Amino acid sequence: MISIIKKEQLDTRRKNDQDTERERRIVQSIIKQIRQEGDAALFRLTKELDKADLVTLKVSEEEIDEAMGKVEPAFLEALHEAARRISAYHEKQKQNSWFSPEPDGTILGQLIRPLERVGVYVPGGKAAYPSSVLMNVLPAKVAGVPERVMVTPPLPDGTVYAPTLAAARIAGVTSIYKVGGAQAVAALAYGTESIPPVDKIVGPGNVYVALAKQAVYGQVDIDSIAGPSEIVVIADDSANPVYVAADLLSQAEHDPMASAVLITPSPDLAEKVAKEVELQCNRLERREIAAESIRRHGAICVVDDLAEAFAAANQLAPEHLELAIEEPWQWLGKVKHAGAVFLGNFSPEPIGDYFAGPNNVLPTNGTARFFSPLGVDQFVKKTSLISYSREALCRDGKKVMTLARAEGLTAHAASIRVRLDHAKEGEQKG
Ligand code: HSO
Ligand code: ZN
Repeated sequence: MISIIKKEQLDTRRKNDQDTERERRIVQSIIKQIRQEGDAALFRLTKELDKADLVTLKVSEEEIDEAMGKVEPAFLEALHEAARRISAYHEKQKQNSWFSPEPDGTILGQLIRPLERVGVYVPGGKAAYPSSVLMNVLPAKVAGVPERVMVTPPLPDGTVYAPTLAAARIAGVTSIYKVGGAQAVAALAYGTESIPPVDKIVGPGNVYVALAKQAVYGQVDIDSIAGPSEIVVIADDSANPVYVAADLLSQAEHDPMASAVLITPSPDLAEKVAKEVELQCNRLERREIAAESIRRHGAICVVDDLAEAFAAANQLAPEHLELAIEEPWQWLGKVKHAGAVFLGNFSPEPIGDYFAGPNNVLPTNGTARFFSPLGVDQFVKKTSLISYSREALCRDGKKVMTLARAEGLTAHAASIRVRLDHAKEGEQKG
């Protein structure tokens, strides 16, 4: 069922967006309702769209306590351990402010400051992955963002899916609101009586959430819009076909639109992996989704050599790139574009999805050419510092005035001039 193709047949085009004109209009109308009516519109839309008749939007501490009691202790323990590893990895991403003193007394520098309040969108019910809650919230926490707000649609009985609340508690969410869809994004962007406006909105969602995030961009910052999961495996004869097939299927099971591609110089491995994919797919709980993904977007591409394999992978710029080859570290220098690289036979992609520490929110659809994984950097911003000395200003002032006059900005020139004049007077007096 997975097709074996030649390099020329590999489709490296970026998938174009579908037509979302209708959804766009709905999102615009929802945003308008939230801006005009605030909470009243949130309650109305939650009743209409999520079938939940709420009296308060905010989730209480007791509700979270109750959720913690409902989930399996082993699940809580695994979440705790994952959170610890993810935090430790992100701690290493932190950058310091810097100050650079010059001999003339000038000090230049850069301050790093966290955002003050971020909003994390979490889809409703089972569509929410607790691992995604950790991956979106923990970098903000490590960055020093003091307020980490979560929004998620309630179930029809007005409660929130327990594993989501448990993950939120472990990730250190500071407040949770029962609201979803475009209305949640609008509330986070503009604020309502109950929900404070945030500076940045992150987290995955359906098409309405994605369009709403795009619509409020500029009012707030947003993360990049995640597409279906992707995996490219580069493998040689040293690879285990059972492992390779399992890893391809691990991403195929996410979505019928997910893509799983093996690139190999070994026709023998290609045949073996094709057979394994078929065999293992039939045993999966989500076999229908995985089979459709493999049929529509899966491929095994046979190339002449590893150099050609890396060239093809760079053209795809995949979200995940596995190197199931004999000397993965020796080839790492050939990787130009990928969200995350997994080296060797014991680094399957799911270890990165859940546990290793790096973020699982990664650029998709070829955007690894210019986007990076979600991390601490996306939750801080920088402020430039300039402290000039009298000596340095006297030295540079004339040149600045020349540049200012060339732009016709004489008030700029004057702000320098007055200081140069004063300095000269001081000299004469002294
Ligand atoms: N592989 C997904 C992330 C994820 N997998 C969450 C399992 N849970 C991102 O491409
Ligand atoms: Zn995954």
